[in-house]
Formats: sequence, C-alpha cells, structure tokens
Amino acid sequence: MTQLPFPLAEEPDDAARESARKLFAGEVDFLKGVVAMDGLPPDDRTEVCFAGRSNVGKSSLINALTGRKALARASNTPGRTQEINFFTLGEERYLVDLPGYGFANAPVAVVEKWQRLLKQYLSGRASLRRAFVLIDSRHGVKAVDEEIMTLLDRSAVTFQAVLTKSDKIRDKEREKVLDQVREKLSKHPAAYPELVLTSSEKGDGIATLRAIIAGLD
Ligand SMILES: Nc1nc2c(ncn2[C@@H]2O[C@H](COP(=O)(O)OP(=O)(O)OP(=O)(O)O)[C@@H](O)[C@H]2O)c(=O)[nH]1
Ligand SMILES: [Mg+2]
Repeated sequence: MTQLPFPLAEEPDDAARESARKLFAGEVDFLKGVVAMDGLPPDDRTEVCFAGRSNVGKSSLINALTGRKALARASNTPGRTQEINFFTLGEERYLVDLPGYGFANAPVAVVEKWQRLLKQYLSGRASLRRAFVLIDSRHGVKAVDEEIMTLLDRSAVTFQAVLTKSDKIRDKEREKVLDQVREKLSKHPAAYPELVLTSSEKGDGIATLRAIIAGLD
C-alpha cells in the first residue's frame, strides 16, 4: 500500500522538549478579546492561532499547552469562544484562540459576525506564522474545514492539522481517520506536511506541539 504523506510529527529531542516546556511554564497572560479587525494588537510578535469547528477543543488545547486549567474558556456548549482571544506567551509570541466555525448555540446574526471576522483574521494577519487547524479525531475533515483550508491556501498561511481528543478513539478507527485527513490535506498547498495527534485530557502530543510552537521564529 502506498503511504500517504503527512506523517505524525516526531517527538522533540530532550533539549527541544525542555526549552519548550520552560517557555510554556513561564509568563502566559490573557491580553485581550477582539471583536473587530481594528481591535487587533500590533503585529509585532510571532503569532499562532487555533482554528477549528465549534467544540473541537481549541480552548482546551491552549489550556493544556500552557498548563493553566482555565486560561482559555472551554465548555461543552459549542460556540463558547465568541471573540478572537489573544494570549501572550513569553515576550515574543501570541497564542490566538478563535471562535469555532460550523454549528454554534448563538443567534444567526451573531454567528455571521464572528465568521466574517474569523475569515478576515485568517486571510489578513501579516504576523500569523502558522494556523493550527484542529480536527476531531473521531470525525475527520468536514466540508467546513475544507472551506477554511482553501481560504488559508489563498492567503498563503501555512496551516498544520492537529487531531484532537485522541483519547476518545480506538487505534483501528484512528488509522482510518488519519488516512481521510491525509487525503484531504494532500489537496491543499498551504498544508504543513506533518500531523499532530493530541489529547488535552491525557496530555498526548502536547510536548510535541509545544516544541513546534517554540521552534517557530
Ligand atoms: N475527552 C476529551 N475531551 C476534550 C478534549 N479537548 C476538549 N475536550 C472537551 O470538548 C469540549 C469542547 O472543548 P473546547 O475547548 O471548549 O472547544 P472549542 O473548540 O474551544 O469550542 P468553541 O469555543 O465553542 O468553538 C469540552 O467539553 C472539553 O472538555 C480532549 O482532548 N479529550
Ligand atoms: Mg473555545
């Protein structure tokens, strides 16, 4: 069988793991919630954002990465994050928690407003170094994910797929979903050629993702 590209990212070596651990154990703060493009902070830091369908686990992943349980507001109600939330990581980086796309428990007009803002942000932010596109490892890539990936292609924003909630899936199903994700990603020129499989609950993949973020300049 031909192996599709997009292998899982390798685990960092001890030195990379340790420096990433230190970065994320250091100063992390909520800076601001942004509701319009003119509210964005100056684009003078290396910025990474977490995009994905409502409820995929974006806010939980930020909490797991930073080891702070309630830094980003996570909840079982899809549509919890309603602003573009900026967190400072050390002196040189921003972590950005985005509102989900897809379904949400909010009035249509409100959802349309975030979706517009989300698309403007993803296509027009000069300092955005990488977008992590979160995919639920039980569900794989959906049509709305592909829409976002196409937008990122057009804006030439490198994006990396992160499969979330790996604790909720059995090995056998996982391989099937991974192949579906690989097949979809292979159509997107802006896709970074490595995947990360994470569990914010159990900690799988968290050190790897920290090292990826710490390694961006
Ligand atoms: N089992 C398991 N549950 C998770 C994991 N990550 C997130 N969840 C749960 O999934 C639900 C949604 O998590 P959030 O982090 O709020 O998701 P989100 O993508 O930020 O959602 P929106 O802000 O609404 O778009 C919560 O009930 C989390 O506890 C994980 O790795 N494993
Ligand atoms: Mg959220």
